[in-house]
Amino acid sequence: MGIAKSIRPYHSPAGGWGALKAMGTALVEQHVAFAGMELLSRMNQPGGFDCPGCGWADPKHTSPFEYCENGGKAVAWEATAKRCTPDFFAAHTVRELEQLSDFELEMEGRLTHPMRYDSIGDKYEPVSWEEAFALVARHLNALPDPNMAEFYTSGRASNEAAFLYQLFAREFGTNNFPDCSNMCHEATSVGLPQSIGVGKGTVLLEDFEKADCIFIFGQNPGTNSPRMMTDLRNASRRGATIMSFNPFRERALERFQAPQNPIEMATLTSTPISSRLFQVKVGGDVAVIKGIMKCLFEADEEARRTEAAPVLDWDFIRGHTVGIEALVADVAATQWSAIERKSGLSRADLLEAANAYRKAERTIFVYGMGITQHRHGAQNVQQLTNLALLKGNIGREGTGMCPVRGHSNVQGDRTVGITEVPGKEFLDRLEARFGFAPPRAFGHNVVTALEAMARGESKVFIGLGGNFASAIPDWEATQKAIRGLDLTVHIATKLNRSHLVHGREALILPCLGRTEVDLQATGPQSVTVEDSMSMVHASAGVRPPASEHLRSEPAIIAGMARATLGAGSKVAWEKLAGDYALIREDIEAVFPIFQAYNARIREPGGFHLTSLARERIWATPSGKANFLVVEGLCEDSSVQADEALWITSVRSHDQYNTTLYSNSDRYRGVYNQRDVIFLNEQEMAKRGLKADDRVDIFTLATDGIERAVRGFRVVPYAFPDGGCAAYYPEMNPLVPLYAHDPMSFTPAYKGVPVRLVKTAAQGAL
Ligand SMILES: Nc1nc2c(c(=O)[nH]1)N[C@H]1C(S)=C(S)[C@@H](COP(=O)(O)OP(=O)(O)OC[C@H]3O[C@@H](n4cnc5c(=O)[nH]c(N)nc54)[C@H](O)[C@@H]3O)O[C@H]1N2
Ligand SMILES: Nc1nc2c(c(=O)[nH]1)N[C@H]1C(S)=C(S)[C@@H](COP(=O)(O)OP(=O)(O)OC[C@H]3O[C@@H](n4cnc5c(=O)[nH]c(N)nc54)[C@H](O)[C@@H]3O)O[C@H]1N2
Ligand SMILES: [Mo]
Repeated sequence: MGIAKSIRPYHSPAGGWGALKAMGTALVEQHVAFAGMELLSRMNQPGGFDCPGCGWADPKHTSPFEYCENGGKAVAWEATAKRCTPDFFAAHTVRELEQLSDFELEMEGRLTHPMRYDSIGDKYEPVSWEEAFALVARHLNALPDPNMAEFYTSGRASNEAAFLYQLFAREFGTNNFPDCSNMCHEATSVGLPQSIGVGKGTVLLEDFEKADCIFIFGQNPGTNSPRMMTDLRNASRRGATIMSFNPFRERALERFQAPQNPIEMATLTSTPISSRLFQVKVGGDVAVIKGIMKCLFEADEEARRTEAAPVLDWDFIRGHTVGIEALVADVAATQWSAIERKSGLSRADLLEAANAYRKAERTIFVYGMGITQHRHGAQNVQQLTNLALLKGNIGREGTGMCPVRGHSNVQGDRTVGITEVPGKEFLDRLEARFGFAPPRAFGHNVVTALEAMARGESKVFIGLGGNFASAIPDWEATQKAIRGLDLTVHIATKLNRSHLVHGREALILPCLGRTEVDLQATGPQSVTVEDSMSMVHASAGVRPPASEHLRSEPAIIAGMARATLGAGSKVAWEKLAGDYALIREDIEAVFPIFQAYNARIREPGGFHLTSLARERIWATPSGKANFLVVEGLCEDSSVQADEALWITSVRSHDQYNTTLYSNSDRYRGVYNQRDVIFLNEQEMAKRGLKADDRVDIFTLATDGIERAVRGFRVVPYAFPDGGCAAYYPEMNPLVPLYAHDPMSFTPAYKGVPVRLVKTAAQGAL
């Protein structure tokens, strides 16, 4: 693979030979080519392990190839032959390590020993597990108030690890659970229950086989959930209509060549995916949805006048919902000119989308970060739900809401108690099961945790996985706040930025990955995870651990808990860490939805956690599904519209969140660089910019603080007016902490107003 930086449009379909080649390259680069292929054959199979990549569901009847290019990369990254040992840490001060890129840090390979930061030498040094646990205990027990500690979770943690973690923090005395989902699908968790009574998707994989229409808003399946491409491809071949709304013409939304299909591979043919791909403006989704609803209401009115069949499902609306009158009034008051301006789409486009929806009998609404990561993320979700409810597209075969979750177990972590706003029933059951009084006051989410750190009120941060310091917004202020903490602890598999942006004292605690055998007192253990479709199934690693010093996540949590809570703890930590079936018994006792947990995880494909909305039981205060109104089109009046460009941040095809597999992004035609900004030629011309110019990007902030990233290469791209895009996490310094959804606290990673200034010294490309 060359290292020359280039921009070259990619003309092939998504998937295909390009995908197989890329996966092979990842395995070879990590020196695990042979073992890697063997490993992949055990992934997502009965008795094997769950892919550590995305949260897309596994089919019940698996083929030997239940993996995708990016799942293959995720496995290669974890199963790498490279090791980041105490010798490596001895050779570099932390200030030196800070000079390495995120890519270089993770390329050092798997962490092998628990390490403790030594401030005198500015180096991480090996520490014994017991000393590490004692240090955690000392800091936690020194806090005058347990709410001065933050317990962060990244969504790869298993149900068993997550349950033990919340148990530890709650017995210690806090509900401070900032969680990666606070930056991800929190808008779903908060927005959806107000609409339909549940905060999760309502579809199962088999619904994709029955839908005749699929709407995809702000999600990039070819990169972030490639196994979904099989379902989209099958739907397309069956003749289902797929309507996509995305500022980018993402290749996989256009056409896909299935690597598992010998004919497409041999003949180099592909399947078109979207019937239409509408390039919506950044932040224009509410305008799109209101436009479609306006067409539907007009058509329904016309049908009434002419006594034709109604367009909307009035039986469902009357029997199952409340609030339609207010919605009709709101949409009627919204002008077409405003809808067209804000969405960037014409009335004819929206009519076409509305007609496709109108004709369809069964529609699924798929969405991702393009919907949730906005200042009105939860309201975006609710408007999309309105659209589904208008035609009774929830709780019926082949229909439903399909938020595509991120991390492979982010949904499960929530289900088993990782939440800063726990319900009374859950806490009562926890108390009854364990006999300690859990704290009742709500705790911190990511945004409020960062605010508390900045005020000096939080002192200890513990991270169960993830790369908190990189994933969060507003780096200058927020990373400074983290550096002010007394102790930072990271349970991790690979070295990352968060280990370098540390508190006065710091620990790196290396853990087993999902591909590895987890041997405890009672023998090898399996863990369980829940996918995007609420299917729970077991996962058991098959490889020997990367180092003999690694411990499992449950064992590390139990170690910290035992040391911190001492003999007075009501929980038998060692026993639980020795036999995960006992943890599952506790989960079942606290969450009755997990009835017969240990027996049911043996079912092939796992078992489904019932979703009430799927049964058309609406767990809302009204007992009905609610049509909800958002005023206007979510305009931000705080900025001058003519100067502002709205920047959105996206994942490249070669990254898993903050983990980079390479610096290229094949489908968008970007090679060996990430400091690029995509915008269209009109927006370039307006600013006197030409291709390959370098620009500094400044946030149009309302708090007077300068936020900038510098020297980004201008890449002309077919992108809607008024917006631009760059990569996550490089954009994070630009996202002010205040720029979050007030309902869900999701940071507005997909919509920050910026201005561009040509970089003074134009460096070489
Ligand atoms: N390989 C791989 N898989 C992953 C991940 C990964 O990084 N790599 N991350 C995992 C995680 S944690 C998550 S949350 C998911 C993320 O998966 P996605 O939700 O697909 O994430 P993104 O790439 O951030 O953005 C999604 C899409 O939103 C579009 N978009 C941006 N702004 C807007 C807007 O205003 N409106 C609309 N309609 N669209 C917009 C972007 O062009 C992009 O195509 O994937 C998970 N799976
Ligand atoms: N600008 C911008 N910012 C964003 C987003 C965006 O779209 N744009 N997306 C947001 C989203 S959706 C999310 S989910 C967050 C992601 O935030 P996080 O979940 O915090 O970040 P990751 O990059 O997924 O974490 C990667 C690290 O996890 C560790 N790890 C990997 N596997 C394991 C394991 O099995 N166990 C343990 N203990 N550790 C492991 C490794 O050390 C690795 O370095 O970022 C958010 N930030
Ligand atoms: Mo995510």
